[in-house]
Amino acid sequence: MTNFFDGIDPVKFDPTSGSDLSYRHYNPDEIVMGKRMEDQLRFAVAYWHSFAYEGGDPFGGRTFDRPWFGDTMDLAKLKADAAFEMFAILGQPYFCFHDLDVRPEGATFAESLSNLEEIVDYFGEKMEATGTGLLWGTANMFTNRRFMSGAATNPDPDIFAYSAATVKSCLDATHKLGGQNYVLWGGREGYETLLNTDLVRERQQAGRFLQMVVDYKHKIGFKGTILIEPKPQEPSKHQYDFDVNTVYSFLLEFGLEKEVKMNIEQGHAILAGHSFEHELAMASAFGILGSIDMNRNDYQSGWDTDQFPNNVPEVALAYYEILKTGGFTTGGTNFDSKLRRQSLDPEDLIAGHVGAMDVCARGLKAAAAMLEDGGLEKARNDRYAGWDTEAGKDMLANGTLESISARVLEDGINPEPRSGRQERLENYINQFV
Ligand code: XLS
Ligand code: NI
Ligand code: NI
Repeated sequence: MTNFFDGIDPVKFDPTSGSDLSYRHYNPDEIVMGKRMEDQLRFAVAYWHSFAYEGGDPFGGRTFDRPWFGDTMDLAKLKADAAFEMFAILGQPYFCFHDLDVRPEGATFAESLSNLEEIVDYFGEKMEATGTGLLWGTANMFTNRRFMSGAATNPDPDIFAYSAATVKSCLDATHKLGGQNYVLWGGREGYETLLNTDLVRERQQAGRFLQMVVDYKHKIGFKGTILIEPKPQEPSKHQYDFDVNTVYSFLLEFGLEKEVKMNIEQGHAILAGHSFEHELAMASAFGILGSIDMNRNDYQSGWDTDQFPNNVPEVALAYYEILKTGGFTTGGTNFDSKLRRQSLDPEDLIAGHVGAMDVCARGLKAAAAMLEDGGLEKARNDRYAGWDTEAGKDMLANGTLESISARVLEDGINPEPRSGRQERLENYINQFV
């Protein structure tokens, strides 16, 4: 037991409470589209933002004062104690972590590995005692200076080797803890300048690396999903996993499109010049929608600010895409969200998650209501109805430019444009959000 969250009670669903430390919309047992809300949303706490982030920004260092900051195994365990206390206060069913979030870095790879294994056992006991699950594990291959020029895409084969050993250790840890997914986010798999970069080699290295990860997953019998998290830039000037569409073509090239899915983050979609729902719809179209990192970007600064979500209409459109595919299977809603650096108190950490979970619950309920009403799908089907006629189908299946041209002349085809009805659809959405 730590005393970090002393005086903060478990957060309950109580719409009448005046407190910002109770849920007004997130009711885990409420049924939404045939499933408990908790099982639809599958919330997870991001260990790094809540317990490892010190409040720094590019112009200033630590603002938070946490009793577990430091580099010893004892402090790593104290951090784990506080983390599991917070999962229990929030009633969050899952968490996610990188190796670097949870264990001190050793002087050698072997020492780092044994630190990780010790913490994994510690987590294992706590997970068993509390029923908390692991949504996904991952390797941090972007903070340490060894990774400054990339991990799998590094010009130095020894870094590739170090990265392979690192991912093996994190996949082993995730497997041992019953993780539902394993994530690869390649923050430094990209370049700072093309002047020193061999794009062709780096793409080959990345492809081969991912094939090894997939092979190893099958070898150890890991049943979870391997997920890639796209992002266009930051910290690299250009990141290879730019967006969903880019990653899909990479998966096709390396024969991995049936093996790997996407972990899509709101802020990364915005950095790529897309909306969140665009990235989700794209992944769903390719059959590779896996999981989401829920947060929000600052729309002015152009940084990946990882704020807690607070925009219900936007979140509703995101869950609409997810529910339309039938909802999450191994995936879930990971709060890749952190406090602002002036939010110093333990209560801020709880309130950030409570508000975000309520926003997601509202978004989910609105999305379910829209799907059940069917208005959007009906409007979309009407818009494309011509393609379901015999003539429409035949043209796509058997048409040539000559045969089509002949038909245009014979039938005197002279199309009248029809309204796209965007404003009416926007008004429709506003009835639900
Ligand atoms: C950073 C990413 C990172 C991944 C996990 O921008 O969002 O937090 O989710 O490595
Ligand atoms: Ni991010
Ligand atoms: Ni993320």
